[in-house]
Amino acid sequence: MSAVTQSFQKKLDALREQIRHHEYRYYVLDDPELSDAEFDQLMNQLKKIEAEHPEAITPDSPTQRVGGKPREGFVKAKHSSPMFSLDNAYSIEELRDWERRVHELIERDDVEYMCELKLDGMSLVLRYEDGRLAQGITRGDGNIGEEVTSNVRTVRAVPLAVDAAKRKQAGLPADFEVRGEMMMPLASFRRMNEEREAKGLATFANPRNATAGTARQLEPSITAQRRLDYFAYMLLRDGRTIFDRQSETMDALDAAGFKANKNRRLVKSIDEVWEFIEHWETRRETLPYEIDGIVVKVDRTALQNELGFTGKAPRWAIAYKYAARGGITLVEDILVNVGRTGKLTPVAILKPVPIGGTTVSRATLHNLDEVERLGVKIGDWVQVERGGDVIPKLVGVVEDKEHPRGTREFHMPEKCPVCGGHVVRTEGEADHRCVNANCPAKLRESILHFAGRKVMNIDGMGEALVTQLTDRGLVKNVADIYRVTQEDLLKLERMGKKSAENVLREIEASKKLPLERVIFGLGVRFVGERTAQFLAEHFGSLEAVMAASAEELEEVNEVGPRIAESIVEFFAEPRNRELVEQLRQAGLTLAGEKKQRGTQLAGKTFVLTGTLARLTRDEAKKLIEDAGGRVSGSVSKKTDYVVAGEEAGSKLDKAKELGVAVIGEAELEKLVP
Ligand code: 1X8
Repeated sequence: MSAVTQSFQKKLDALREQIRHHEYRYYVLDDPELSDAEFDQLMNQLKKIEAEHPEAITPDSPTQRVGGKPREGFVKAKHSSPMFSLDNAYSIEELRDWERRVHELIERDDVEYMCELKLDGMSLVLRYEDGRLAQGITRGDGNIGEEVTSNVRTVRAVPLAVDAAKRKQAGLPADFEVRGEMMMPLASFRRMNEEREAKGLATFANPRNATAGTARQLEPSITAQRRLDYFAYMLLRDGRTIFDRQSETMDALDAAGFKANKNRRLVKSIDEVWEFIEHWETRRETLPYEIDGIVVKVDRTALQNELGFTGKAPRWAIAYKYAARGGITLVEDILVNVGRTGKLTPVAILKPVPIGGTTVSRATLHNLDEVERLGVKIGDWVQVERGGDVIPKLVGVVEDKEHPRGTREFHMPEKCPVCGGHVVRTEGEADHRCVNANCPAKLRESILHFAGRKVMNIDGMGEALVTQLTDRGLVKNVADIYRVTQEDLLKLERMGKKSAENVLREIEASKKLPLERVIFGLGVRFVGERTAQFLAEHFGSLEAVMAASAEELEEVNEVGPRIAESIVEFFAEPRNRELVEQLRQAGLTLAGEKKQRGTQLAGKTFVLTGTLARLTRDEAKKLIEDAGGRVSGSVSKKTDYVVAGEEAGSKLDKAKELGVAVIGEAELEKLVP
């Protein structure tokens, strides 16, 4: 290596190490030293260097977390030693029974226990080879799991590499295995469900399901958006525990840069275990993630080995499970709520019952399929639980002597309960919808959406005000909001001069909000916050979005045929076009900055096929579009270039057949200097 490249490599290594350090401070220690902007600056610096010197990219570079390619499925992988499950205990007596068995088997009673939080996610194995993350494997059946490495790499709390110095400090060999729990923090979970809800997609019932769904995502860039976290609690070499004590394992994990949960305690008796359990019973509400119990482990590895296993579970550990935050109550009625999209949602009206600090009096039943799955009838007693979602869930019907079954069956109404309009259920869909475009419930919900914090952010325009405005016919569509006068407002209940002025000022201020908010506010089905942003950037004006064909819409980042069709359908409706016109007259921001594009590829059409080595499909698309080119989904005579990666399929054959130029990733990058 020449002196120049040596010094270049040194600089690059130092930059990467610096970024790894700050990722560790942020994602593992939760104690950042840099602002987000400062961190981004470092990352951009590295990305720039790597773009100029692609040969210098290594798989453990911090830029390589989302380098993964979409997958067809997952490959199976055998575990180095079985992944065990834990026996459960539900009371202090059961814990004492367990302790007695431990004492008897090892013939001593001076046992130390490690108490750790039982995280509600999914078990995940990380295999490191020569200090680098080589594989991430799900639990599977305990013997054979699935390899989800490219998804695991997107989890920032998982180090892509543990360098020799850190390994030495922690006492780790070059090849080792970490076991732990991957989970979704509550904030990510709530945000994801909100976004899904806004897009009309099914929401996840709890963070655990969301984690499992995300880990098995075939598209790593989606996993990356969903912010998972990982806590480590085991360290193995050749399937065997490395350290003499569990407490040492946890310290070694900390030293090696993994996230070992710091809410742990080494204790000398079951009484102290119980103290720990009680301590976390109340405090678990304050954690940013869900736990469902406490894991108690015999601390010394030698004693663990002596105790061994019963079938699947170790004798040296036990999981104390907290009671679910739930209760039993009566279903007094099942009503139907009509949402912004006209969706009819059955809602169970419950005899009020206190659960986890609040009183629960209703629970969503989602749709008719769910009502049928649960088999719930009016008059039934049901088990209600509050998960991480805050919204209570009806988990099942209770039936015993004290709780006889109800008799009144629920039927989905054939007419909308609000407007009497037709209710339809589209073939293959779970939802029933009111098809009356003028349904007041749709109107009310669509106004609430439009005025909401994430949309036009009109403070003061909540349920009470919107209900009055729509009931009195003062607001018949979102544009009417901008025609409301002080006189109108003063006629309403609980509305003084001061509040009226405030609301009007808020309405006025909302006109200045950017184009993407207006697009999101229109309530086009499947167009969430993020899609609205992409549409605004791509088209630069609402007019251009309205004029776009489905094909042109599909050129936008993350817009597929289903979303494109929904947008076209929305703007084909004359009433919706008229609405946009009214918003324009009201003075809303209907144009924005079209993202500045280059002209190098102006007029050129590209088709992407196969898996590119460095760029994801979205990145390649962005590269082409930012340079003024367009990306199409199918090859025709009009195609200028087909960019082919590995395992390119029929599109490549088609290109050859039509004589279209086929280029690789490197050539694409040369076209856009
Ligand atoms: C499962 C879990 C364990 C721990 C935390 N959360 C879990 N979900 C821990 O040991 N700290 S251990 C475990 C298992 O062995 N099945």
